[in-house]
Amino acid sequence: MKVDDEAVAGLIRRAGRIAVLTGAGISTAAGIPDFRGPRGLYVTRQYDPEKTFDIDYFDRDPSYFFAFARDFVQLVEQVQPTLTHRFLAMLEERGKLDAVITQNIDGLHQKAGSKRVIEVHGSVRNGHCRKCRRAYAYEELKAKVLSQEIARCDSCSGIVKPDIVFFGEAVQGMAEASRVAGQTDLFFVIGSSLTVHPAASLPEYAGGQVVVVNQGLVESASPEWLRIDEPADPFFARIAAKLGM
Ligand code: CNA
Repeated sequence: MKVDDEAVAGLIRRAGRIAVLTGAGISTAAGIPDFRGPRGLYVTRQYDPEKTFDIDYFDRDPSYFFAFARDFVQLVEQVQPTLTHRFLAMLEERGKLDAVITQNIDGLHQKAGSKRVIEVHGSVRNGHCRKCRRAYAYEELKAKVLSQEIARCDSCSGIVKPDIVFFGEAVQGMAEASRVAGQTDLFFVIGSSLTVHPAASLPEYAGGQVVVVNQGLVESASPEWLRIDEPADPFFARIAAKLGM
């Protein structure tokens, strides 16, 4: 179903509880490549996502993942949140947005000021030793990722893996995320192809209207959902203006 800006602004004005599910497409304008967009990792194959985030492959040859992680951590250090990240932080500050549920691992929602962020695929901001489970906070983890070919634990020399959810690992916070989705009367999907399950099924839990803002194809979208097929930033810039933000 197609929709105009005023209709979306009206939905936001009238909504009591809003939540969003974001994907890699919200961060492309910041300079972080997505997976399935035109310049995504599945297209450029700069890093093969199937190898980079496969837990069995990681256990056989962690150096492939750490080459990606070095580049990713350096990139995340440099980039700034997009207009859409900041729009969502402002909606939360105004008491309109319950939570951001994100599939992203880049920490840009927190950098933009969002407080309640449910990271269903984890993040690069924490890590654990695979052997002794010692926890590493971001600064320590970053230093290891940037200076060691394979990040090693100070206690037992085990491999320290950032807490990113790999293919073959359990997603995090799904119970909380589905509860949040169920309590909303307006649910946005922003910058996600909705391909990676179970996160991709979260809009199905939404208590009210679902609005998908994604440039490009979305898997298994319901005909009931409103669909905006354009880049997120110019769209939310217009919506913010309509809302006087
Ligand atoms: P995806 O499958 O790559 O889909 C992204 C979607 O966003 C595509 O349909 C794009 O066409 C679309 N898109 C790209 N730019 C924009 C834009 N400016 N405005 C609107 N839409 C845009 O990524 P998903 O998030 O759906 O897939 C889930 C994976 C990707 C998760 O496991 C993530 O961890 C993983 N990922 C995360 C990051 C990150 O943290 N920034 C980067 C790359 C991949």
